[in-house]
Amino acid sequence: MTRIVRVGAAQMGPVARDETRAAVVERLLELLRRGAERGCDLVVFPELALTTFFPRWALEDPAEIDAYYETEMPSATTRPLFDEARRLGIGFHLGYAELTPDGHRYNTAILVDRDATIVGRFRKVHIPGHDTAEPWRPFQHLERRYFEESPEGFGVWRAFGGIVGMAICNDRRWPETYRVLALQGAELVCIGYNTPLHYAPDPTQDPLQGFHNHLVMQAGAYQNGMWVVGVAKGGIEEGVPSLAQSAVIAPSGQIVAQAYTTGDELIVADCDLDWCDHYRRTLFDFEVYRRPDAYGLITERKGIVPPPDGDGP
Ligand code: CDV
Repeated sequence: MTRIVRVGAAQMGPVARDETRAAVVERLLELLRRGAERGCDLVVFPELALTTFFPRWALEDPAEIDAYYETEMPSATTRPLFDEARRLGIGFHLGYAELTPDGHRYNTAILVDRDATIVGRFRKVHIPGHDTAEPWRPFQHLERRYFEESPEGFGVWRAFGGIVGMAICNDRRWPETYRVLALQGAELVCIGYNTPLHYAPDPTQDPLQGFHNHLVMQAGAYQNGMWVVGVAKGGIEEGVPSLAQSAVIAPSGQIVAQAYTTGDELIVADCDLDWCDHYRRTLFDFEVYRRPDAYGLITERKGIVPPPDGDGP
């Protein structure tokens, strides 16, 4: 029996600061229904899908800040998404800002099964940007003010006939993300992102945003023999142009579907989970070829420690 998961990558265009949650949920419902029409098993929405990317502002009003977070999932506003998904028999992945009952703030994504039960929850591990306002930037990236680093690391869940992992935006740039997921058997990884095209600390990277986005996800997919679904909230959001180019990537590293707009767009791909074995049983047979004994520094050391200066070559 083949294990094909038909995945819809539901790219979103910008969400305006004054766009209501209800209006955003309507957009998500439209994408979900398009996914159902095309026979999808799973529709993947982006990072922080329910609001504008608020870390671009140094907000001071606590009430305004809190309004960007979800304190329950589903809530009265997001419940229609769960109800419609259950009615359509389609699963989804959704990113949002989470405020826990004990006051922790995470950049979170959930995996929801076809019966609308939440089967997995992931909190972003790598939190980029800065934690105090930096006025020299044309816009802020204050994720480190608004979110804590997840203490939970990377998990996987049995769902959709396979093993599914999640990561969020900046996590996709780190090879450790994919390897830790692959070592738990992940066959399909859902990744939502908000990536401004302008990277203020080093604008030489600006023209390479699209290249780097695909580079890291294609490498992660190939080197770990897994499917990767990368989904953007792209377009010009509150004056900030953001990368689109959502893509579904096969375990071969090939892009098998890619968004061609910068707005709300659904791309669909049949992900054969058994294709992972082409790589996991050959070139990347971890059990045979990996050398964890040679990789100790990966977990022992955080930053770079060059060798001491010496006279030798
Ligand atoms: N939302 C993100 O995590 N964005 C980051 C920053 C650095 C642009 C990213 O890695 O795409």
